[in-house]
Amino acid sequence: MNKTWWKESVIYQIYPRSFMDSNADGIGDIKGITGKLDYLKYLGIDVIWLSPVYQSPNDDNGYDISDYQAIMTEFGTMEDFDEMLKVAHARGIRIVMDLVVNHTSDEHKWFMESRKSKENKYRDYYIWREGKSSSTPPNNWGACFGGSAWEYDKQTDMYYLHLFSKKQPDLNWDCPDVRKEVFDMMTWWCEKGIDGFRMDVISMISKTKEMPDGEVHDLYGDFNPYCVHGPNVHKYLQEMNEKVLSKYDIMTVGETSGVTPKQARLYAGEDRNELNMVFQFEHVESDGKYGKWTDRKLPLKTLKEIMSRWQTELYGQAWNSLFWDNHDQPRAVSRFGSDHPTYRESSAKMLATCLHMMQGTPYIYQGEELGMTNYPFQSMQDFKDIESIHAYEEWCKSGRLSHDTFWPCLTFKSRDNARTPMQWDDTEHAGFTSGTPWIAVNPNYTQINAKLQTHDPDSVFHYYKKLIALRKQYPVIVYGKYELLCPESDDLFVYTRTLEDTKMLVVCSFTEKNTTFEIPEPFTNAQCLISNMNHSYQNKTIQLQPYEAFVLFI
Ligand code: TEU
Ligand code: CA
Repeated sequence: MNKTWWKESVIYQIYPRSFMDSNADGIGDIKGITGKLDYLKYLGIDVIWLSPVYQSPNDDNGYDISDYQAIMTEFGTMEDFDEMLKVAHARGIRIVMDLVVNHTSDEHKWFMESRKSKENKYRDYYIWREGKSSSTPPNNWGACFGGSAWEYDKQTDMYYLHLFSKKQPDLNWDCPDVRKEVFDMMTWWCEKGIDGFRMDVISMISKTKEMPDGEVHDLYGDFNPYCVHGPNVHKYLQEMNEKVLSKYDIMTVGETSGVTPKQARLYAGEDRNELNMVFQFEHVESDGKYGKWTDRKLPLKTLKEIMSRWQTELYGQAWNSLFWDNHDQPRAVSRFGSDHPTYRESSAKMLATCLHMMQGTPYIYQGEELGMTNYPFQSMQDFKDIESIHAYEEWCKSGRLSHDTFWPCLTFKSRDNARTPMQWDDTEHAGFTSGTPWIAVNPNYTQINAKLQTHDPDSVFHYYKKLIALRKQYPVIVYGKYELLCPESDDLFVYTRTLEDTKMLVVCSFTEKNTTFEIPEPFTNAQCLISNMNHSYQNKTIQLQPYEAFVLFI
């Protein structure tokens, strides 16, 4: 397997709006990021995945882009961006941009032109269809943020497709001019010296020509078979690779919700000339009760089965992306561990051990390195995210579910859990802003913040720092073969990694109970690389504390 920098890196995701505000307007910005690069260098990460910073009306917080080659006014200027890139590179940190090209904002000039007339030269940049009638959309597909996936446009008496919000019209990738515009824009960013792209819903860019009604699951028909992993998706990605990606020493990761390992090998196979890796979502999309909405935890055995299948089915053929959370997911410690004060720190460290010792490139979402938790939402006024606000309307206001039934599911899974401001210190607003934050800071910031933890060698922060350092020292962590042990256990996630004559045993307790574990041969008397309890692991039988995790190496 060929060695590359992106296989050996740890990637840190920044959601700029909530990371650090430098000008007291309550909104994170690029200068704020630049001021925190030393913190990230100290943590030891190698690459930053920057959520979108391009010009946007912020209907979906930057995932609705109105100018791909301008910086969002609230985030600063292109000079600020150039300075951040220079300072990051000076610290050996690479910057990967978020490429959102399945759709633009409806305020992008291409769409403003396209909607003007059927003859406009930009008409074919988007997906326009006649309705079944002036009040009935072309088909029954539903949008991810609620409602129909079609919006009627009076100007030309037609509907346009938007798989997300109606202010996010889908681009028509079958139009060669669209592909050329996108590839030119990507080249422009690569010439500036950025180090790669995270590609937003890239598996959706090719739609089938025919757009029949989808199977109705709840309110609307499902667009999935017609808009995900479509007929030309690999052709377009191979064209992108040939015209842009192959010309630079960059990394690419595709966001491919619903992907299987077999499909992932097509997007990210070493010999496919498409992408370097993809995000799979099985472990974060298998717990739903009402669509994605749920208040239940994924059973550990299910989690182990999913993660192990991806470890074994990609091994030697494609590369895993490893994550517990991101800007669309609830906080990892609240979802997969325990945010109860007794267990929060140990379970956060356990989760970090479980993920970072697996095969693949690990992603840390801002604040995950502190063990930041879900937010205690009290009312709908606390929510800012279009997806959460629309979900409440669609599931509750519609009368389909009672507030008491839906509320625990909304508060557990809302994307806003991940979007509360980064907790830097115990001053007002957690040191995120000296203004009024655009979204409330989690009140637990006085106990959970970077200042406390960078000064505490036993903190979650320092535990992540140690894990990142181990990755640099032990090639088995990056390139070793994975094998699950104790598949039947409901409490323990145990696996080994093997590379030539070196072996590693990873033991993670996912329970609040005390448990016992028999150290298997050949790990008796092995060296302990890291543990969140600093116990001795020399005996054969180990009494594990709640959420105890350790790694043995021979
Ligand atoms: O997310 C794609 C996506 O599928 C989301 O609907 C996500 O899975 C869901 O919100 C989980 O609850 C990408 C971006 O990551 C997301 O922030 C954007 O809202 C979306 O695309 C549209 O650009
Ligand atoms: Ca600001």
